[in-house]
Amino acid sequence: MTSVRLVLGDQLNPQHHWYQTVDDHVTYLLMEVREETDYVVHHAQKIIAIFAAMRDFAARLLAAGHQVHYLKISDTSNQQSLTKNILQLCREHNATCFEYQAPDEWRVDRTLKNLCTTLQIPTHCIDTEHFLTTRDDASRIFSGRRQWLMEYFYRQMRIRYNVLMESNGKPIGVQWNFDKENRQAWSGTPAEPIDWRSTHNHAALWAEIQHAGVKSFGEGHETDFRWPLNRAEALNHLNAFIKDALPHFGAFQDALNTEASRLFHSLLSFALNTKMIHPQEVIEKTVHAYQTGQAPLAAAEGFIRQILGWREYIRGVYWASMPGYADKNYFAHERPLPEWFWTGNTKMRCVAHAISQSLDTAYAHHIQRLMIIGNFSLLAGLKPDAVHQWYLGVYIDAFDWVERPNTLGMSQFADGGQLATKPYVSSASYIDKMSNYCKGCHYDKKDRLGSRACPFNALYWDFFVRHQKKLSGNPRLGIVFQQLTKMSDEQKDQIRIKAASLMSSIEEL
Ligand code: FAD
Ligand code: DLZ
Ligand code: SF4
Repeated sequence: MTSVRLVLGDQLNPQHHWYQTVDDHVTYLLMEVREETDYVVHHAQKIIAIFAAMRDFAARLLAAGHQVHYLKISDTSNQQSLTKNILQLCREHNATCFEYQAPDEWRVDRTLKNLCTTLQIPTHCIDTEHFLTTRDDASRIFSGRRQWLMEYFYRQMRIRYNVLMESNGKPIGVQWNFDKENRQAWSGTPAEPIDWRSTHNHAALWAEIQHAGVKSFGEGHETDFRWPLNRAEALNHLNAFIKDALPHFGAFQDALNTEASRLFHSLLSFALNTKMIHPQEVIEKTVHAYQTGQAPLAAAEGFIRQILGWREYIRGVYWASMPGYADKNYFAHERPLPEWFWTGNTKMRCVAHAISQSLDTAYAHHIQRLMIIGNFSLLAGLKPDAVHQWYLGVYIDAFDWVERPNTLGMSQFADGGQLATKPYVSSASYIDKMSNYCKGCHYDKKDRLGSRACPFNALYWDFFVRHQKKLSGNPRLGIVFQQLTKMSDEQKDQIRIKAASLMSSIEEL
């Protein structure tokens, strides 16, 4: 009896029950393949991080006595395809059984299901033991509802997992949600914590990746590489976050500033999404920090909402919506991405900062993704699928199951409002309130029509004029449409003309 067990690059969970017993009849198979590096053009750091972490994981399995077959991107026997390699290695190892952990991505799930129908041996798909909900929990919770409110799901999860709950079934602190207290701008105090991540030199690995011809973009920073390689590093990272940043997480969650890239965000998404750490342990440590007075309730609750609420909810939306989600384009937006998405070279200071930082670090925090880059993309009518491909490539934590609903649903409203209650768009005034971007920008945040007028202003109103039919019935947009009704036809025409002129010179913005 020989079992071949596949481990994907985002399944690096050493605590999975598979690894608790050493068995000579089991061979673990990990592979670096062009099929996975090339489904979209990835940021250099993302490819390095996945391969380095996979290699570290395989080395630890070997050291623990497990049998491992590891295919490097440069191996001549590597057929660069999941299916072809699995078929070949099942033959080579005389496999009597093929097992895999359920992939998080619809595409890979389908590929492996198809493969199993052609293999002549028993096959088993088992749980990754990572998430707190099943693939179809959300669709059960929202059964029959058109709109899927995250808050409703989140409260169910708080109750189900007894997180920050009183014994009488009420939330600790009476409120479920401290969002209103969590909207402060940041002007330098408290100081942004130092980057607590350890560094590695991955120059040799990067040379190997380049030699194999894998296309990429963004800065590799391969000699001074900061993303965690394994569970031990991820746990150190989690502890440092709880100590140094969690206490301020809530208050400055939405803040933006040119002097900061992370502020008080955790940077834990790569470690979580590759399953190095479990959401339950992140939640437990956060609750403990609150209970021992290390973090205020608003910060602990705000952070837990991201993990127990948003992360699980987004996954539920994904599995309920795929494969149909792929083609969503509610507003029929078709404009291609301007070239400066790959350089950050735009005069809009907010966009330049968010894109340049993303290209440099493979990271941007939520509000940079949503209210700067995503906001511009939606106002400019960029094609949702092109926006999706950029986000999927650029961010270290981007995997289809979490990136796609966030980009298409939350950010681009491409699902027509299943996920977001209104489109997340703003003019310059919101960006100015939450950041220091507008000071020192080429454009004038207060102007709408002049040659130096902030592009967000005309584009914002033009967006609502263009999509009035689809949006005017939305109760959350009442004030916007009231303001629009007060505008004269001449004013609306001027906005339309200005927006058209901005879009005709989008490359020069
Ligand atoms: P923190 O702010 O410290 O939050 C803690 C954790 O909460 C994160 O690590 C993450 O696991 C979870 N979380 C928070 N918000 C979300 C959310 N909306 N959806 C799912 N999990 C969430 N997140 C990804 O993990 N991968 C993606 O590819 C991704 N793409 C995004 C695209 C767009 C357009 C937007 C608006 C958001 C996207 N997000 C994505 C969600 C969020 O921006 C990132 O999880 C977060 O910025 C990661 O940084 P952090 O670990 O410092 O997060
Ligand atoms: C992101 C990524 C990349 C760049 N390369 C690989 C790879 O070569 N081998 C692999 O197993 N996984 C890789 N990944 C992560 C996969 O995209 C991820 O495992 C799938 O999306 C499955 O959910
Ligand atoms: Fe961005 Fe406009 Fe402010 Fe410039 S003025 S930083 S373009 S919002």
